[in-house]
Formats: sequence, structure tokens, C-alpha cells
Amino acid sequence: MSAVAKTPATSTAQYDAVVIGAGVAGLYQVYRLREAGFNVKAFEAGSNVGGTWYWNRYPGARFDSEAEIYQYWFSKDMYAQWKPTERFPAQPETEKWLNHVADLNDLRKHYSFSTRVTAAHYDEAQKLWKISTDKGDTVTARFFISCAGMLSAPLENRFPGQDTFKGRIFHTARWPKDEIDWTGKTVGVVGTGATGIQVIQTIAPKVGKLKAFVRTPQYIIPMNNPKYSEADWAKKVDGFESLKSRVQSTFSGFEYDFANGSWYDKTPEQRRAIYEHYWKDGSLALWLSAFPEVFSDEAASADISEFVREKMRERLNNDPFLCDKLIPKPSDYGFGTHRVPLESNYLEAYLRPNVQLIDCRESAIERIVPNGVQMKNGTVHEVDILVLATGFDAGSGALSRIDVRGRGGRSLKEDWGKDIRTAMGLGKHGYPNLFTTAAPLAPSAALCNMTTCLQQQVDWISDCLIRLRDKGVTEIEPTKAFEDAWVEHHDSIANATLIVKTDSWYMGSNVEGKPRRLLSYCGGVGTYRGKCDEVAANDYQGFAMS
Ligand code: NA7
Repeated sequence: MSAVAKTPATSTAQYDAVVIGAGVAGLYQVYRLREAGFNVKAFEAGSNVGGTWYWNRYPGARFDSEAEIYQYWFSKDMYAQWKPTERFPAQPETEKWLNHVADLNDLRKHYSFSTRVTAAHYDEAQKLWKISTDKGDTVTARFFISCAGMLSAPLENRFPGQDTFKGRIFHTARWPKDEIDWTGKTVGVVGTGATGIQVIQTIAPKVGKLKAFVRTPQYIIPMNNPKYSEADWAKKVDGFESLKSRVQSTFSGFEYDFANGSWYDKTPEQRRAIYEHYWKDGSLALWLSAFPEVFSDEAASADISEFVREKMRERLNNDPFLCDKLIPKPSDYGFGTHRVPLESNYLEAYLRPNVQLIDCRESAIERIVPNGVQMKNGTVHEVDILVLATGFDAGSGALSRIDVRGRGGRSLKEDWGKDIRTAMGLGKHGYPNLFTTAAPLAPSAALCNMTTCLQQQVDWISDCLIRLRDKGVTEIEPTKAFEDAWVEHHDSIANATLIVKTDSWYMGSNVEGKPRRLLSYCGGVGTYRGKCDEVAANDYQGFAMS
């Protein structure tokens, strides 16, 4: 990994655009703006590039998108260079890759690292954003572009008493860089989302004792993660152009798409054969491509959910206690109505003698005490190390943690605190010259291969800025009518699904007081792209310009 360039901003600096973030979106955004000749400044809170892949260095972290599609598409040469070692590479490989992308494209020089944007205020008279950081920088920019991430505001302080804990305590997205010695340690893991599952399955064989605090059980799919040889990758490189165009049009930005027709047109045997096929494939295809009705139809949902439950029971040796605690019941929620994790021997971890399941539904966690975790019923579970895999304030969290102020000093945190609304997830009425990626109401991590969605959003924003420059426009803002229409469209699609009935970060229900709305657009990645392109083709219809 090469040294990080330090380019401190000056108090007088003025830029065409300021970008937050050096993750997948931020790096590409800086690349696009530089290519187009804009004067750009970028800030990153981490000490290096990587975004999600910088922060989430917890044991077992890896993506659930195939390496051949978790990619940038702007350079076939660069694509050919990665040579991933497996189908779903782990965090260190992805972090290394993003460092390579930054070096290859000379992107670091535009960044101030270890620098967090604390405030961004729009100056209506000058039509400029004034951006401040925790390092005391203040810069101005015509455009303020957030690439701060969808799942980047960790819910770290979940429990009272965390600061009294005598051992080491980490949120998974604030994982330390030093090696942790697990030998002989008693380790508590709170949370069994996609993250907690990866941690549990990875550390169970390494620790002395593992105490898994389980609240809501998860439907899972076993990951099939073959190694990739150089010859395998050469074949993927041959398919670069077709993959590139394929992912842009599918429902979820993955290579696969719904291809089995309607669930209703199939016999039970045919459905079963389709489920089995995808189960063996060991990817998210069972979820994102088996049948569209899985997302919207109670009968289809019940059917596929029971298929997964049956598979899970087998793997748990039909152990009554474990099946009761680890397999969602029909009354809980349906398969795929929130994120389905891919896993490797996660369920088998609970069959190990050193793993203890603690049921947080029977008695909730009350507080953290110096020697462990105290439950409501008074029991204290002693641990040496406590891992909080407790999730994120998704979608709106990253920007709400910055003091963003638009017209008349209106606060984004306050606006989103009342109601989470955006214009296609690309901007917000009342906040001129603000552009957002991975923001609420655009397709994002919930139901999209992130690299597909982020590049599409960055491309749309970049093309828009080029167009504005060509036209001599200095201010752009989505109209209220346009934003209202988008929110209505988004809600009408969301409300026709079963997703809105399930509590999870998808709906914001994991954060107390957060307004409830499906955070990701679920009308399909290809559909969304078409709608964005239409807006651009109609000279940014729905956006006021001056
Ligand atoms: P998630 O999916 O939000 O999971 C958080 C987990 O933490 C989940 O199991 C929660 O249980 C659990 N949790 C949170 N608070 C508590 C308390 N108080 N007691 C017990 N358990 C608790 O976050 P992840 O980091 O796993 O995944 C986020 C996304 O990152 C993922 O979907 C991928 O797209 C990548 P609950 O379900 O609320 O009962």
C-alpha cells in the first residue's frame, strides 16, 4: 500500500466541487470530475482510501457480490489487473484493490485524509457551498457531492455502560488495525445481521468461548466461494463488455435477473427444482432472481421461506433449541424481506461446544457492565472482548451527522428527522447544488450490487455538471413537485412489497425515532437508470436551473 498523500486544504481555497468519501463512489466521482477538467477537492475521514473496505476490517468481512461484477467499468485494463483470488473476495483484497485504483488513476492528491467534514452551509447569495472540517479547513465549492456511503454511520453506542467495560469493545465498522489474539478469550458478539454472521462463523474456531447474542433470527444462503485461477479471470475479462452492459439493466445490478417467469405458473415440483438450483449456486441469486413474487406475494414468500427453513433445520441437525432460536418463524417475516446474508458454516458454529447462544428475545440486553453484558433478568454474561455487530444508521445517517444547511439555513438532519425525502436519491429540494450518492430513495445496498448503482449515480451527476458548465448554469435544485412525485412513485412501489412489513435497517426501524420509509428504491436498477436518463435527456426536467 503506498503512502497517503497529504494535501491540506487552505482557508481560502475555492473549488468547482467538493466530494466526501474515498470509497467506491468517491474515488470514481473524483476520477470523473478530474477527467472532465473540474477543480475538485475531496475529504475522507479514514486515513486512507477504501470507504466500506477501509472501515469494515472485522474478521470474515467480504462482499456478497461476485468479484466479476463488484467492479469499476471505466477501464478494461484495470479490470484485467485485479485478478481476484476467489468468487467473493475478503476485505483485505478489496481494500488493496481500491488502493490500486487510487494509485493507478492518481486520485490521492485530491484528498485530505483523516479529515471529517463537519459542516456544509449553502450561501444563497454566492451560490456556493462553504464546507468545514474537523481539521479547521474551510473551503468553498460550487457543488457539494456526498459519496459518504449508505452504511457508514455505525450504531456504536447501543448500550448504556459501554464505557465501563474493562475489556476491548469494538463496533465492526470501527475495527482496529492490530491483530487480535483470540486464544483462550471469551468473546461476546451482539448482532446476527450480515456482519455478525461473518464474525461469528470466522472467530468461533479461534476463540476460547463465544457468546452469541441473538435477537432476530436470519434466513441465510450458504456461500459457494470457489477460488479463481488466472485462467478463470482471463475468461471474465473476455466477457467484460457484455457483463458491463448486463449489470446495468438487471433488477438488482447483478449478473442474474428474474428468468423463471411467474411463481404461479410453476408446479410445486418445478418451484422446488428452481430453489434447489439457486441454493447450490451459493449466491444471492436465490433471493434476487428466483421469482419476483418472493418480494410481493404472501404465498410465494411463504413457500420459499419454508424451503430455506427446511435447509436450515437439516444443518442444525434438527436440534430443537437451535432451530427455535436461529430459524425465522412464519410469523416473523418472509425470506428476503430484508438483507439475506451469504454464510459459510454459520449455523454449524452453534453446534460447536465452545459456542453459546444467548436469546435476547427471552431477556434483552440491559447494559454493559465492567466484566460483560447484563441482561434484563439480571444475568451477567462475562466476556473478555465484546464485538458490536449492531448495524448502521443507513442511508440518511452519514449526511445527517454533518451539519448540512440549505436554503434559509434549513437543516438536512432536521428535515430527514421528520421525513426522509429526496429527488431520485440524487438531490434534495431546498439544497441547491447538493448531489448525493447512496442516499435514500435511490437503489442502493439493500437491493443492488453497490458498484453498479454507485457508478450509475456518479455518472449521472458528472454528466449533469458537464451539462451545467456547457450551459453556463451556476445553480441547480430539484423542484418540490419533482421530489414529491418521486417520493410518491417510490412509495407506491415499496408499499406493494412485503419489505415494508418487516423491521430492519431497510425501513429505518433499527434507529429509534427514525421516520419509517423503505430507504432503497426497489423498482429495479434498470428501471431506475432509464428514469434518470430520461430526466437528463429532457434537459434535467424537474430540476430548476439558473
Ligand atoms: P444489521 O443488519 O442492521 O444487523 C444488526 C444486528 O444487531 C441485528 O441482528 C440486530 O438485531 C442486532 N441488534 C441491534 N441492537 C440490538 C440489541 N439491542 N440487542 C440485540 N441485538 C441487537 O447490520 P449489519 O452490520 O449486520 O449489516 C448491515 C448491512 O451491511 C448488511 O445488510 C449488508 O448490506 C452490509 P435485530 O435484527 O434488530 O433484532
